[in-house]
Amino acid sequence: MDKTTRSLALPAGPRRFGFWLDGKWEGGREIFTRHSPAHDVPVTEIPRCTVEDLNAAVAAARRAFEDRRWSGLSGAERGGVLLRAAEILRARRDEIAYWEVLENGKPISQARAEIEGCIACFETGAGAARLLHGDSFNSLGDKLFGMVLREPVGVVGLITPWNFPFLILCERVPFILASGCTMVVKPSEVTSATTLILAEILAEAGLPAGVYNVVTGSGRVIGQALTEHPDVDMLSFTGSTAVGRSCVHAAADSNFKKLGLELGGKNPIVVFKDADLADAADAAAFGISFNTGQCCVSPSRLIVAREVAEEFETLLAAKMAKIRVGDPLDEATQVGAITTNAQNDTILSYIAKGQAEGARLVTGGDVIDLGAGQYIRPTLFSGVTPEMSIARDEIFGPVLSSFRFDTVEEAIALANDTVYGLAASVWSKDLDTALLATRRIRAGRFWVNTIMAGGPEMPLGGFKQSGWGREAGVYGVEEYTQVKSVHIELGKRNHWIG
Ligand code: TXE
Repeated sequence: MDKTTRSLALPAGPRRFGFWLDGKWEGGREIFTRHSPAHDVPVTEIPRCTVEDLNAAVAAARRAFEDRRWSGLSGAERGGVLLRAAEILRARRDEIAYWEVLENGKPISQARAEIEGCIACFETGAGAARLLHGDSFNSLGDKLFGMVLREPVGVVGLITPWNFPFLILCERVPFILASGCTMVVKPSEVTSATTLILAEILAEAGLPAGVYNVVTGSGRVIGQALTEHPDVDMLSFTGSTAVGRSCVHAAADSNFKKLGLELGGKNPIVVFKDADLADAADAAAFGISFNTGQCCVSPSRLIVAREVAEEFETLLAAKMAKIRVGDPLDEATQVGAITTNAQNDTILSYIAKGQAEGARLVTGGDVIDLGAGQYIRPTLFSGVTPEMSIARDEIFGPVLSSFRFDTVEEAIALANDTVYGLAASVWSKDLDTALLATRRIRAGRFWVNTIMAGGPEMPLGGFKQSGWGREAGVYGVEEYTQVKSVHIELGKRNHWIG
């Protein structure tokens, strides 16, 4: 590990936030303090909102929706606000990245790159706001004309997780706004700061009051109340499969709100014998270590052709051993701290289970003591079999399980042997093999000879138990609309009653 000097200082004290209701900061609530998971010092103070605060936020979003202060604007006007927000984000990039690091533990260089991605989301959303359109049916005969209108679904509840607090937010907010909806956001209780900073940015960009509201607090209380709220028309939830399931129950038991769910993954990376092994090894090492593997699209199952498996694992282990794990405020760090104590315990318990179940630890598996914070070295297990828990469960950490295959059919079957279907990556220089695997492996995001590439033009979402619906791009905007079929009769009616 590199021992380079930290280039950014810790804050002198914790930054105090209010919550954002109807275009204004609100305070005066009980506060909870977030400690940096990398440094164990207090960094932010966040209000613990009440269910009454949530109800007030939903009411504000409802008023803002019903009086059409946002949905009644043209796409060009909505797009203009989103473009101004992109500009302000660009100006405040380093500040947002800094608070993201302090609450999440991810490396500063990565956080800055994520904010660049967020700017791109706002720019894409701005274009999509102008291009959103319905359809027409000029095929119903001379007496009838059909139009399909796209209308915003209404008030959206947005619940986001702690692994990419700002990126996941920005993969949704501009597209929700492009559709004309209004919203209430509930960020993860451990990473609320940047969601609150966005409120200020959107207001400065000209977003009318009440369109974007943020309530902070626990998932169990505020999150649950949002999922159950009878006046929320749609809920977008990103988080665990268990809470995703409870959102489905809550929607059914309240008002059948529309749901978008992005849940867990146990994503395969399939390496065929004709792959560029050095490239694939670099991609696998990056994929499982990026964001400390706390990433829903991380490739956590390596499925590698038996003929090249030894060679590949050797290349991969060498790459993983070279990854710079360390203080996320250090510019040179590639992998930072684990975000929560609970997640740290979960990851370590799976590393112990992998060893107990008979998998071979090739590299990593240990913690790194930097005096403060929680760090786990990128870990590779070989000889993993499908019934082991490290083969089946989403670990959400830098732990990669390696399987071997003999035939293409076996590789596809192994890749699909999971309840999840979020993402997949396949490596082969043979077009037939690569395309066959792409067609047969069930996953919402797919990479061929690359990994975790893309941009906000492309839809995000999962197959199977990884969720419902798609976010980002034009698909993402459409997700927040509903279609209305309009039938227009032309000329004189043929009377039913003579
Ligand atoms: O997630 P939770 P946790 C997976 C990953 C991780 C596991 C647990 O495997 O180990 O989930 O993480 C809010 N009603 N992912 O416990 O609890 C909560 O406040 C409504 C994958 O942190 O699902 C937060 O805002 N909301 C995932 C959000 O849900 C509730 C990213 C996510 O927290 C709630 C995160 C409730 N009853 C975890 N309880 C991905 N797909 O990227 C909690 N929340």
